[in-house]
This record gives sequence, structure tokens and C-alpha cells, in this order.
Amino acid sequence: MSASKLRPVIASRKSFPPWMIILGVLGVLAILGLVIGLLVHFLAVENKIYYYQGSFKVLNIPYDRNYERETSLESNYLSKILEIKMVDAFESSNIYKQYINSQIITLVPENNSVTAHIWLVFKDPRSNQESLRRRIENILHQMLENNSGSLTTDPGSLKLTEITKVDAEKIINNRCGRRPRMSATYDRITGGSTAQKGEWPWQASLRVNGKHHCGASLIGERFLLTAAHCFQRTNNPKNLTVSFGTRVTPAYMQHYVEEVIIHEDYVKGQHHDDVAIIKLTEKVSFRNDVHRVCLPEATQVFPPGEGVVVTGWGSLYYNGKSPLLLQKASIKIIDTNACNSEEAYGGRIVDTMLCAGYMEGNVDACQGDSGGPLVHPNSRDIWYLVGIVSWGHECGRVNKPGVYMRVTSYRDWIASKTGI
Ligand code: 4AZ
Repeated sequence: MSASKLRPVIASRKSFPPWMIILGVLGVLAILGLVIGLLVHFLAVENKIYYYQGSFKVLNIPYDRNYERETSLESNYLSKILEIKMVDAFESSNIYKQYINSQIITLVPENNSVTAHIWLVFKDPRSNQESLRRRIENILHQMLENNSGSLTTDPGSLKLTEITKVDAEKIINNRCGRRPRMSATYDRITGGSTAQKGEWPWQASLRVNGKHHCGASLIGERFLLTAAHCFQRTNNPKNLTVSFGTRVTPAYMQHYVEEVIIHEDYVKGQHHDDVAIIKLTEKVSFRNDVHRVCLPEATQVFPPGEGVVVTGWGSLYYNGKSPLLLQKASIKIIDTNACNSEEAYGGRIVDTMLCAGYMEGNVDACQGDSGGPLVHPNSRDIWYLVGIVSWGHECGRVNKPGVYMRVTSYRDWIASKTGI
């Protein structure tokens, strides 16, 4: 009978008791869980970033208070040497793959030494945090024992602690001219390209009755630098506000103005001493995409040919449309004699001004960029305010580059008004 032939098959199905099926399902679930757990663990920890702060002493340096000034020649010089030492040490170590960044944050001069405060970033695919900290400490210790060159460093003075991302960002955002890692590609305001969020964190929009009127640069918690001619219509703080960010409307982080300080020698309708300071009613709280630019020392020289960047929401061409997003343009400092030639500005460039752009034209600041920053990165990639957008014959014309107020010429005036 065919039914009898079927019986063994039915019997064999019946041979899996329910407990075995449950056990099997549980087993499969356990393996799945393990695989997902391991995946999540490795993927998540792979991207984990660790931040550290620390300090060490550099010996046999006579006391010099210039080390305390973050923009001084002495401070930048010593910091650069120490930063190179750190990069070399980490890049030739066995944790070079985990190394991301190391910087000198401040130098504190003492009687016969300077204490360097450092800031480090690493990533770690493994999860043992304390072991990574100790390995970093060992590498720094070794580096400090190696007194190559003229510096004597004290390995016994080394301190290193892990800090949170929030604290690490606070430390960087309180220093002038730093910015988060950005792509080094600046394309060619007239002939420029759109800026990324946080790329020019000191750029501000000065607004008259809520509408963008001029650029400005954040130089301290309550102070901005801009052009005097931006106040031709009004310098009444009641009509003025300041905002930040890359999108000009709606205003991001609106701030109110307490006082406008226009340079005493500025004359309406003329171009000299086109400088003004804006004092806000309240401090700006620095964040990744809003913080101050460095001011150069009065003695600093920015020679012709140096690459600089101008940023702003000014018109894209003379009497043209204005952009919604912040624009940047990479240009060069132009020799004042060349800029004063007959074909160019015929002697109208005085030594408190500087020309930047190209004699061939095309890439330039334009209407609405006035008051905004012209900046230059030093060898440590710290950004300095070199110029303030002031005037020019139209925009991007041949032999008519943009003319800027030379910030070094007004460095002492700025200090006298702001204490910065
Ligand atoms: C202006 O009218 C203006 N090309 C600003 C900058 C330049 C020209 C004009 C420079 O505000």
C-alpha cells in the first residue's frame, strides 16, 4: 500500500522533538547576535577619536614675556620647532596609523624655562584607552630625552591626560586663527567659490536693519574689525546687528552692537584710514564654526606674491547679484610699486594700504565684501588677518586689483581701543 510507504517519512519528521528545534533556533540567534555584536564593536571603535592635553618643559631659555603672546615671532618660532618634533616622533612610531594631530596650544615662560602646553588627537581601533595613553606618553618621553638641536627638553616634566571631545574643541576654539581640518583646495567672490561650514569662522556679516551690508572679522569675544566706510549710512548701534555662519539669510547667531569706533582720521568719501571697530553688547561664545582670527604683530611683513584668501557675501560681479552662501577667493599680495603704476592706481596706494588680487583681473573682492577679511595662514596653519576689504575700481578689472587696509599699520590703534 502506498500509505505504508509514506509512513517512514512521517516518522522521520516526527523524530525532531520541539526542544531540539527551539535549541537550534536559539543557536542560530546566538551566532547571529555574536556576529552583529563583533561588527558593531569593530566598526564603532575603529572610528573612536581620543583627545589629550599635556605639558612639558623646555629648559635653558631666558625669561621672555613674548612667549606668552600667542601671535609673537618667538612664540610661533618655538612652537613650530616643538610641533615638528612631535609630528616626527609620532609618525616614526609604531602608532603612526593612530596619530591624527598634535599642536602647541600655549607657551608659559618662567625664570629659565618655557612650559609648552600640548593638544593631541588619535584614533584607536582597539579599545584599551589607558594603554594608548601610556604609549603616547612613552613616545613623548623618548622625544624629550633626545635633545637634538639647540633645545634642552625635560622628560621628567611630562604630563598627559585624556580629555573629552567637548573640552578639546573648547581649547582649540579659544585660540585665534585655528580651524577644523579643511581641504586645502581653494578654488578660484568675483571668480571665487562657495565656502564650507566652519572654514572661515571669524567671518561676520554686518547688517543694517537686518540686511547684509558689509563684512567684518571677529578678533575677540566682543570685538570685530571692519571698514569705516560701512557706516556712511548709519553708525547708530540701534540699526546694526552682526551674524555669523556661511548662509547670510536667515541670520545665524544674531548679536547686538554696543558701540562703533571709527578711525579718527577717516574722512567720508576718501580711502585712507578706512578702519572701524564694532563692540558687541555681549560676548560671542566661541564654537567650531564661530571663533576669532589672529591679528599680526605691527612689525610683521607680508611680502608681495604671498598667497592670501578673501571671503565675503559681496556681489559676484560689479553691480551684479549677491550670493546666499559665503564665497572665498584665493589671491596674491601685489607689490605696492606695481599697484601704484600709471596703468594701475597711479600713486593712490599709501603705505597703510595693500593691493591683493591679480593684475590680469577676474578674481577680486566686490561690493558688499567691504570690511571683510583678507587672511593668510602661517607655517603652522594658523590664520592671520592681513587686510580689510576697502576699495578698488569696480571688480576683477585688468590692472585694478582690490585695495585693502593694511592691518599691521593699525595694530597699535586696535590695541588702544580694544586691549587686544
Ligand atoms: C565696494 O564698492 C567695493 N574690487 C569693494 C571692493 C572692491 C571694489 C568695490 C574691490 O564696496
